[in-house]
Amino acid sequence: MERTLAIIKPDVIQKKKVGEVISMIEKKFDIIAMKMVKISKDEAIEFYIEHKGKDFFDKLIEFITSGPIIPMVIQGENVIKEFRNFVGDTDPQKAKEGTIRKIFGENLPRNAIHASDSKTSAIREIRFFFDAI
Ligand code: FUP
Repeated sequence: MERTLAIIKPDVIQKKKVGEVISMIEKKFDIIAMKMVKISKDEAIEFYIEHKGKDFFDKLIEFITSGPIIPMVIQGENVIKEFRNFVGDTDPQKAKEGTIRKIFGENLPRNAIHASDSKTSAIREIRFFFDAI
């Protein structure tokens, strides 16, 4: 069994599409933890530290702190890879039909959802948002 971290981003919440996104997720995956939080600029910088210095970093931090977000833990066999495929390409305009980023994303960084990209990231990212899991 594997676990991954998903985050429904502020754009989805602003558009009142949270229910639709969660409904799509739970049809295929098991959600085992979830909450709504607003993170500070410093927390956002820590979460996205690997991107610090890149040209899109400041816009990414501004976006992810622009409103509440919904982190959730999803569990299943091979879930890190399967969930990445399910959310689609980072750029919503390149994402395949039927993926969350294609349906609900607009552009970069407003791409609807986050999904951990490896076991190491998943462990770090789950710990970032959830204490006792
Ligand atoms: P992903 O793993 O698909 O979330 O993509 P990355 O880790 O490469 O990027 C993290 C976030 O940075 C993306 F969700 C959106 C933002 N980003 C941009 O705004 N511009 C880019 O060119 C790349 C990423």
